[in-house]
Amino acid sequence: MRCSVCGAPAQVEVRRRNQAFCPEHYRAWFVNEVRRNLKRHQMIRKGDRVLVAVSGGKDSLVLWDTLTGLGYRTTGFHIQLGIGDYSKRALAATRAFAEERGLELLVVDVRESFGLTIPQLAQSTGRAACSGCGLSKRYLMNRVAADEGYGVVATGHNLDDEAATLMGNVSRWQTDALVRQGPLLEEREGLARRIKPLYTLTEREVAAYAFLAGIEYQHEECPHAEGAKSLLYKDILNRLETRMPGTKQAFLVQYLKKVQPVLKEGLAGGDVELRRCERCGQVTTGSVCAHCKLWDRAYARAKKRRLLLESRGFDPRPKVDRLKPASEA
Ligand code: Q46
Ligand code: ZN
Ligand code: ZN
Repeated sequence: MRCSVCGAPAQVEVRRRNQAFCPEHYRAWFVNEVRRNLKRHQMIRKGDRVLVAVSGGKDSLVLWDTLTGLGYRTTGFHIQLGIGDYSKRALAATRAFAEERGLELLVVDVRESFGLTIPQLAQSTGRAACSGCGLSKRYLMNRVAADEGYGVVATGHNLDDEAATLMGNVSRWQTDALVRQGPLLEEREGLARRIKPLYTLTEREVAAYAFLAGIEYQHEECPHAEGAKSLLYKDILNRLETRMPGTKQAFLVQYLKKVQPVLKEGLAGGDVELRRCERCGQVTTGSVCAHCKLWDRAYARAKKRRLLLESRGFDPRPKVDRLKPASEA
């Protein structure tokens, strides 16, 4: 196999595009895909400061690497979930990446801020870890972006993630989620714009970039991911992809292009009114947001189990640790 650009021996094959690349041209191809996605949806606009959500895994670190490489002003944002050694290693990988490149990193530790780790939150509410975790991550991303003055939050969702989410939403016809899904969620009052610049690149392609760019990331999966439905959908999509290269991209991109606009129009008028949560001030549809409700419930149970002092009330303000690059410290 030869590189489609220079004819040198190829190291990465992109079957769905019928192309193969040498290391140098693969990286150039990858960055160009990201650049095209950013441009196509005008994801980052003049003067924007970008908060990049970084877990320490390959997707988010590759995203941070490509965005800084393209010259955007970025700050990393890492959430310590308190999931044992997995979380500690995630922070170590994230910090090492930031320090090596002299990038600013914000860290919020869920337990330091709110008193319970994500596993303790799950125990105290009786809900699966991922549901409270997802809710807390969304809350913190919005909250920290607003408090710290970032207009854009970028996440490392790749094509596999997005196609799996679409399959999950379609299998139950979750129309609310279907109209919201996409690489760009425009800012709304109090909520930063949310972007997914890697949405057309597969997990395998992201991993190949990480390897060739020498990015050291956390390889292990969160222990709670095991058995997640998204993994089943990814497996099904991978089997289709092997037989029919390009299926994943067609499934997602054609949905966004052809079906979502029709769906949005059909559901127009069904927009719910947004208001401010009485507890935390974030945008919500009810009087108290889902995040505050969840943590209030967790507090009641955690106090009974003596995980928290009786006198402690839930305070929705996160404590942000700022790790400045060495040059500015
Ligand atoms: S970190 Fe959190 Fe994921 Fe772990 S607990 Fe579930 S949602 S699986 S991306
Ligand atoms: Zn080449
Ligand atoms: Zn709230």
